Amino acid sequence: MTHVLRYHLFFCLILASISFSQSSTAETNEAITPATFQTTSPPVWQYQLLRTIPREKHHFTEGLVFAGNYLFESTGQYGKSQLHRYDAKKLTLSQHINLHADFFAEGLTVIQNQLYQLSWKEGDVFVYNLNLQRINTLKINSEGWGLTTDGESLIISNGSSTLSFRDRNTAQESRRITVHDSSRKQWKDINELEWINGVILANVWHQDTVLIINPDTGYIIGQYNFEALSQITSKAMPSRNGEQVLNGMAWNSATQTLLLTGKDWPFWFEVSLLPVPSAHVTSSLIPEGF
Ligand SMILES: [Ca+2]
Repeated sequence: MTHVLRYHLFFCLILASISFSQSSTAETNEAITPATFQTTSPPVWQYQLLRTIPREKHHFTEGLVFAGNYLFESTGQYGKSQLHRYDAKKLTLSQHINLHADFFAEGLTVIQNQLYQLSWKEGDVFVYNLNLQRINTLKINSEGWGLTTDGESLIISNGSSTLSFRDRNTAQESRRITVHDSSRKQWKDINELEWINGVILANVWHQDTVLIINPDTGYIIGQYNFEALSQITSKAMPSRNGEQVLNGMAWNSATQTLLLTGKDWPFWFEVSLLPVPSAHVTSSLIPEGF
């Protein structure tokens, strides 16, 4: 299957899923409460591992995003936090800057050639040009974990089940959604984020799970299970500890593939995301020809 066809298939099926979730979860949007009955786990979507690429240097990855010919990475920990720029094709490091030791860097995104880098508990959002020169600092009154964008707003996770949409110039919140499944269970520990073709991918902290979220309602359409990537990593890291988890997702629109890594992981993983209709996506919701 060509990349183009695969992309169209993926996109159309996601739209079908969103259409279904919007019509079927109207009642859950009004009053989302913690689950009081058995949880229905979101359907698992499939992926294909295309490449495993050794990393030039291992980092405590917190945020990852492609922009133009570059891949950018935000790395965390106090006294070690940095912002890195790589060649997007070769994945070779070309530039980096160090943050002040008082800041623990977190999620990263780009809007109109400006990079936005979160800090964890400090409440500062640093804004840079693509040459890593800082041009502004915004303030949020919240912890910052994961960060992505729909092309307009900053979309921020803070370790809870809430995603906050904020103005990219002022960081003022415009709306929020609560990440929830079909049993009304709220999913917390939402961390690294990535916007792909109208949906939000969200890594659950300390898990190999990446949720597919409707950005209008917070409804979990499905999930990817990247346990196999974690197992490959563990074999190469015999002393891997419990904090060296999957973290860092960047969508490469040129190749229509997702690049993944983790905290101190020695590999990049390039995968294609395959649309697998789940039981709740009926055939009538799948467009003609697909
Ligand atoms: Ca990302």
